[in-house]
Amino acid sequence: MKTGLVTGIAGQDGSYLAELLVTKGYRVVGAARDVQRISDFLSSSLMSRVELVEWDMLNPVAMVDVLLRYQPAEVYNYAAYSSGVGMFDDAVGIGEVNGLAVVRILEAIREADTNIRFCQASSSEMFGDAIESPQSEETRFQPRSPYGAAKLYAHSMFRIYRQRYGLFACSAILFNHESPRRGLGFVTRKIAHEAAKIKLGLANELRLGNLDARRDWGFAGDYVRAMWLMLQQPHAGDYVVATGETHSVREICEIAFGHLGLDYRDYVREDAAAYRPAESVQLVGNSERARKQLGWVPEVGFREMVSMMVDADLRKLH
Ligand code: GDR
Repeated sequence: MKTGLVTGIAGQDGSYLAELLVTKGYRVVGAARDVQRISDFLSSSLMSRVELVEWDMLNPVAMVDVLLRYQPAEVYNYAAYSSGVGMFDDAVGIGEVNGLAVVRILEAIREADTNIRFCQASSSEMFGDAIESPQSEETRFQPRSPYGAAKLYAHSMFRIYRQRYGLFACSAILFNHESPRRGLGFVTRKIAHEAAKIKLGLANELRLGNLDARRDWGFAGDYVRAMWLMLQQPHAGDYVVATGETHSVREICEIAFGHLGLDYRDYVREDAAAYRPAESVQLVGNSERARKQLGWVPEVGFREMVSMMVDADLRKLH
């Protein structure tokens, strides 16, 4: 039985990945800073199938201990600051957790067992003010936030550790990926949640930023499957994970409200004060490599995903 160690297991991606590993027969270890707090967030079905262990992103010695104790064949890192709106806040903290701490894990793997396969959740934010569209693994990175820069530092170290130490380290360049488990601060979930509240008479207005902002939005369950596939290959590498389609915030509103028999124009207000300081022109991924080499295909389409999110919020609010 293979062991998979997952950091950030209580988050959207960590929980989907943990469920995937469980269905594939892995022993799953959830590594978290505060095990007690994490147990409150994990679903009871997942709680009963994973083991939890203390994991401090600032403590490389303790990381080595955990790796030696549990001997994972695979490590997936989802422990990170992920907030969209908070990409400019706490630049030092973001650099610490999203950048330097990832290198601590690489170092811990070097020390504990160089056969461990490691997958990092990198981000399309590394492309930032992209110079070309769509973006592939070969596109030049131009991060425009401390978040993007920290992710890029970790991503760069993956290539270095592959070349220098032969580690099996994969960087998954993930475009936006959503689900009913997304935090309320992200635009897809904010819309799904508020649309459901409006339908139930619990709210009567939704304030958003730029309705014409466009992103390449996929389903988180599909994206963690791509990451698992990366670690099953004969060689490690970097892969863009994306749908290759863009949609606007306005389209999310149309689908979410339309799914509930409502017209978003009656409820949504655009608030210029909530516009982002630096919007990228067109972030859209070219995932040819993942599709060809991993045989990866996203299974849940945009409309289906938005409807799924609205339905989940309706159920929760009822
Ligand atoms: P993002 O996700 O910043 O791309 O980061 P977010 O959902 O926050 O924004 C997507 C787009 O929607 C526009 N927008 C709004 N966004 C929010 N949050 N709230 C609003 O009211 C609103 N109105 C319009 C934004 O301007 C933006 O264009 C996500 C995170 O998962 C990161 O961790 C990850 O690295 C990137 O995706 C890829």
